[in-house]
Amino acid sequence: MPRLIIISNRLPITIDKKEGELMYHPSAGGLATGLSSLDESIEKLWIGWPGKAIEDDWEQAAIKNDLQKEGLIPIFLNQEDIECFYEGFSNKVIWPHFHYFTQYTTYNNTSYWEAYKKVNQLFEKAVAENYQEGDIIWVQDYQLMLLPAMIRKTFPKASIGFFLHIPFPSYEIFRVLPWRKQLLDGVLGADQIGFHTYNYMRHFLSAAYRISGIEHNFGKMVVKGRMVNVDVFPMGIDYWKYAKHAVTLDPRDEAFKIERMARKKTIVLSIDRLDYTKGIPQRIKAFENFLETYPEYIEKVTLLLVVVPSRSNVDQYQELKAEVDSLVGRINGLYGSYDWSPIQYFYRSLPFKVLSTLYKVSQIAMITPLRDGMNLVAKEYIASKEESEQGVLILSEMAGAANELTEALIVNPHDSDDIVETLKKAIEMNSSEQRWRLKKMQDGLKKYNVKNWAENFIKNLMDLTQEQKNSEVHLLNKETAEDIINAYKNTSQRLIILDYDGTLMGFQNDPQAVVPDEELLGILEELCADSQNKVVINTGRDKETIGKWLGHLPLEFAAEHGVWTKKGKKWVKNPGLRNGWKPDVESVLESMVERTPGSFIEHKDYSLAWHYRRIDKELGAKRIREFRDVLAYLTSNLDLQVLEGNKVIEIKNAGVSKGQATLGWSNAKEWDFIFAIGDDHTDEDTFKALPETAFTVKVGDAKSAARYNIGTVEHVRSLLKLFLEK
Ligand code: GDG
Repeated sequence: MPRLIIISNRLPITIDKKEGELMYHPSAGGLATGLSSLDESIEKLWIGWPGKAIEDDWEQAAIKNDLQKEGLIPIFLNQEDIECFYEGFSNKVIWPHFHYFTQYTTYNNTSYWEAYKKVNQLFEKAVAENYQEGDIIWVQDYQLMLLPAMIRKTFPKASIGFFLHIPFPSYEIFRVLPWRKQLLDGVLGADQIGFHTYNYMRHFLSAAYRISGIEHNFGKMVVKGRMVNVDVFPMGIDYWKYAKHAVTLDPRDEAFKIERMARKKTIVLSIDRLDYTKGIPQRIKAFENFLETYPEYIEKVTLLLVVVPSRSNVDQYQELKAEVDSLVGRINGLYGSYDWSPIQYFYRSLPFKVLSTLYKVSQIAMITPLRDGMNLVAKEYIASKEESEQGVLILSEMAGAANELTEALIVNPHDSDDIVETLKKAIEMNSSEQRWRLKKMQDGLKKYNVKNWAENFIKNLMDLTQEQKNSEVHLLNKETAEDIINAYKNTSQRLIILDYDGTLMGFQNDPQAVVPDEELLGILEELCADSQNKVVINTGRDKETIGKWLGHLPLEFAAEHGVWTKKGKKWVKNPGLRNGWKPDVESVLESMVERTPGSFIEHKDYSLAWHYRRIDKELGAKRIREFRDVLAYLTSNLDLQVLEGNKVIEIKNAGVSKGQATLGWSNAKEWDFIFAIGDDHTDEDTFKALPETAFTVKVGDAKSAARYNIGTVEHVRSLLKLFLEK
């Protein structure tokens, strides 16, 4: 059974020291609950910071020893790490930036960045000390974005997952960060990358494409020859922990008093960590606006404002605290009476019993973050209404949870009037409407609870690891490459068919920049020098260009996807080609160019190609969709075919292809060795035209009719060089 190594900034415990004695308290956050409910047979290790700066060696050793028994591995951070890594890069750079608070992002502190790298490396070291082959590694959240790639470097075959608990911002925001590439590459070290919502996933994929040029197919991408899956895993809660029946309250309990108050007033609950992302001042002001607009609710509705202290060493949090204090003071002074305060304000963390009672007794919960990865409080509130079947949730559309809790009353947290009207609607909502809305949301939360969330993520990661293994079978490895080389060495009638762009030369933005380099010319020259080889370049390029570049070598050619062939001195045209269709198609393509700056038409003798390699991929795809219908109409009348290549579509006579050209060589005589290699859709025709015994190789990891896949142009050249080794 594989072990699961969880890595998060914080361990699920806090350490206390009383009279010199170390005390450990479990802190049961959502993650800890989800993981503890996982299959018991999976052994778990958890690596993280215990939450206190402990610099004494003896004390560190004692803690390490105590925690080891629980499967916890502490990472010790010193005061400087805490200031620069945790409060600095994590909470003054990534946190504000990813929540769209760019005005709070610190861009110019290199010691923050250095500390972030250093601490991620500390975590990597702990992984390296504990990792065993077959373990599953699951890295959590924004404090450890460099870690997946660091682990990958040490353990290239490890199965690594990464989950981001906060939003991933749109590319336009993400690109502003000076460390965008490093953070992106760090995360791309993982095999599976998870987000709470499809929007965050979409933003990440767009950043990966625009910053690192990595394309995806329904979230699957290939990173340095490794299959990576990007997907959505919305985090759930421990439903029944909140849904179970009410606890008995002692009259001395704070919760008891709140419960009594709720019998007389409508309670509107607000709970968050003190954080500028949570929209606390905006919410308080909207409540004031409500009292002003609907004074009939004065003394009838109370805002119960729970603010949990958080990150109090960061400036903005101190300023926010002062702002909240002053707003509450002002509104209570303005509207309060001797026996009623419009806002009951608690600035502290509440014990679970009190929290759970608040959820149960509040008629309304108003959760209006300006940005929030998910927001579990909203889900916990809904679960707590299992028994009473009464309660209304007002939820910000900017919280990830709004994607699932669609029966909540959804508001724009910046729109005070929207909140006021929604609050009125919530107060006046009848019981049956409350019941059906709650029921719908509860059904969803029961099904997709935190246990399913963790199980799903891990199961998907394990399936992916298996898929990677299966696809490796086709990847040309040492043994299969040796088979091909041995076959080459033991034969004397050899046909070698080579595609050009993307196979022998890397793919370039400028098509004219793909002139063959010295190394390639050397390889081709040597291959041709062996009289037992027939070497064919089978390309989509026009005959003039390919002739100019390689015509001086004793190669044979098929150009323009089989329109022209050259076996001796002269180019020969494929019989039966016509050109009468060109003006019609050309006018369609011209209008595409007009509307899509950066794209261009390539005029070939018997075909037309529309290239969009310089424009945005999505825009190119949209244009192709728009024009496919028109082209389909034209091509069906004129017996043409449309070939989709890599960022190019080509229109030409039907029945002319690289495959057809290939047959011209493969049928010409009895070869005892046939080898063909290519990288795009049009090369599939070549692979399909050849007998099963041929060695066919596809460049890249896409599915193919070829027998093998090979990584990159560099790998292709290395393989060809091995042919030539004596
Ligand atoms: C981050 C993302 C994402 C709150 N007050 C008390 C208390 N809590 C508990 C709640 C809840 C948790 O803290 C808060 O979770 P949230 O999801 O609401 O918010 P963040 O702390 O910002 O969490 C967020 C989350 O990660 C998970 O991926 O949803 O978007 O920002 O469970 O119950 N618990 C107790 N006393 C309190 O006073 N005992």
